[in-house]
Amino acid sequence: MLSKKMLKMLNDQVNLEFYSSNIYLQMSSWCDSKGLPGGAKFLRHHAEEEMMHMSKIFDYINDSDGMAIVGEIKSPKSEFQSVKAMFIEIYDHECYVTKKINEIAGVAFEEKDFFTFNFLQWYIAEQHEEEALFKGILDKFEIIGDAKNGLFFIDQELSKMATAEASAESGVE
Ligand code: OFO
Repeated sequence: MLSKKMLKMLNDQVNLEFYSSNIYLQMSSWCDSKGLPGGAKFLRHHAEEEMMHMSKIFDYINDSDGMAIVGEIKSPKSEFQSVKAMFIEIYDHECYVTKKINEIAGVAFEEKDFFTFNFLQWYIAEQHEEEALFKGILDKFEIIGDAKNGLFFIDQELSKMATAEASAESGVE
């Protein structure tokens, strides 16, 4: 049974994961409009991952005798100064998501709600991966630069990364 406080925090996280998905979906559209198919594919895939993150919490709430609530979700931003600036925003957003997950895990621990604490371990590991993933992309911008040629190369890399992630998820090498 979830405490009132925990139910609220988990429902807020459902909302945040939905919002994250919309952020990446919108960014994928922006990439498409700028002639960056690799970035569009990578971010579209990431938007789907965020929906999976949302669904797992949604189901966990309902399986824990709570009721998942779909709240109001604000529109994501649709214009960016540059691809690099967009990826800096993504990295900052993921650090914010990590902070929220850590806060929920902290409350679960304080409340001795070890079902939820255990459930959140997957998100803690996932956030570690996501921060590393986006930090790695920012490192590429530092090395390659985001002038035209560099951008072309980074776009190709993003396309390969999206294909590799999709293959890993489907168990295909
Ligand atoms: Fe990108 O993060 Fe969800 O949890």
